[in-house]
Amino acid sequence: PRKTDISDANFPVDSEGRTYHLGTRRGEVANRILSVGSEKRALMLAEYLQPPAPGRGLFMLESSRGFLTITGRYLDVPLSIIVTHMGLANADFVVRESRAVVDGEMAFIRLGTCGALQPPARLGSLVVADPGAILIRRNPDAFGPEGEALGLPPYTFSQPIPSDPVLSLALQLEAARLLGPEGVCSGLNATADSFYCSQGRRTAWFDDRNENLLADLLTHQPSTVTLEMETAQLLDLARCSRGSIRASAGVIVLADRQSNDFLGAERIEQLERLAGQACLAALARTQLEDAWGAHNGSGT
Ligand code: R1P
Repeated sequence: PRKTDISDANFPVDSEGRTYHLGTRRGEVANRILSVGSEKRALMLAEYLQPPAPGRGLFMLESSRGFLTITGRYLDVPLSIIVTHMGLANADFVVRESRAVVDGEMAFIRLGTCGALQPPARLGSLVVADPGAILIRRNPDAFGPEGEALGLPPYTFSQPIPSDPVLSLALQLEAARLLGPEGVCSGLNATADSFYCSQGRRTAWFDDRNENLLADLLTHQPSTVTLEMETAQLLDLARCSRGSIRASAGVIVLADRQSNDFLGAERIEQLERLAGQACLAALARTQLEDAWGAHNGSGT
């Protein structure tokens, strides 16, 4: 384990210039990044990468916090796969800490899994977050002493946050090539701040007041097709990146929230491989402005 001192409480880096949670430094991360939820998915997709330089292996670094970064090339273009784990905060770490150690314009694609709310999303399809994603948040004030009296809503829904149209289209075209046109569709995603309460899952252990959440969501945004936990954070950061980040996401439907069907493990892996190659190809083939210049928003 590394034991180097951390400096800069505003944006912590160690004496080697490594970020605090991902542990990577300049030169180790490419400006094209595939963000995935699990180490298993990352290692599986790393099988499709070539080494960053002839005669070398893939660059691999797992931080003390479990963020694995793998850097190599795809279609001869430098590219990193990063294990993002789950949820808004982890997506935030991956985007902000990678941005801090990379020069030039960046592109992020998230490949994840999701629940489907309605067609065209269906079990086994890849749904590209185009036009984008909304954010569903639990509102703790609604559960406090005055919450009910004030009539505060237990969950809030943001307006749609756009994905990058160029990257989204590239992903749809590559996915149609690999999965067949019927295997891919696009639609508005909803990102929730919990797997359970803010996705309308019910349990007797907690007072979640989410019986009407999915119906309310569809009233708020009738075109919402998928539910997961990271995309809106990625799109929000890209939108606020002062033009330095393009982002999109594709999510494999593994649960149907209407019928309660769940996809089999073998089929999930097949789809992860095909959709993963589509993401890698979309990233590699998307033109980026590599001479964008040093990012000036962080402490590095
Ligand atoms: C929950 O089981 C996790 O699965 C989905 C959700 O967004 C959440 O991260 O995506 P991943 O398969 O990418 O992790």
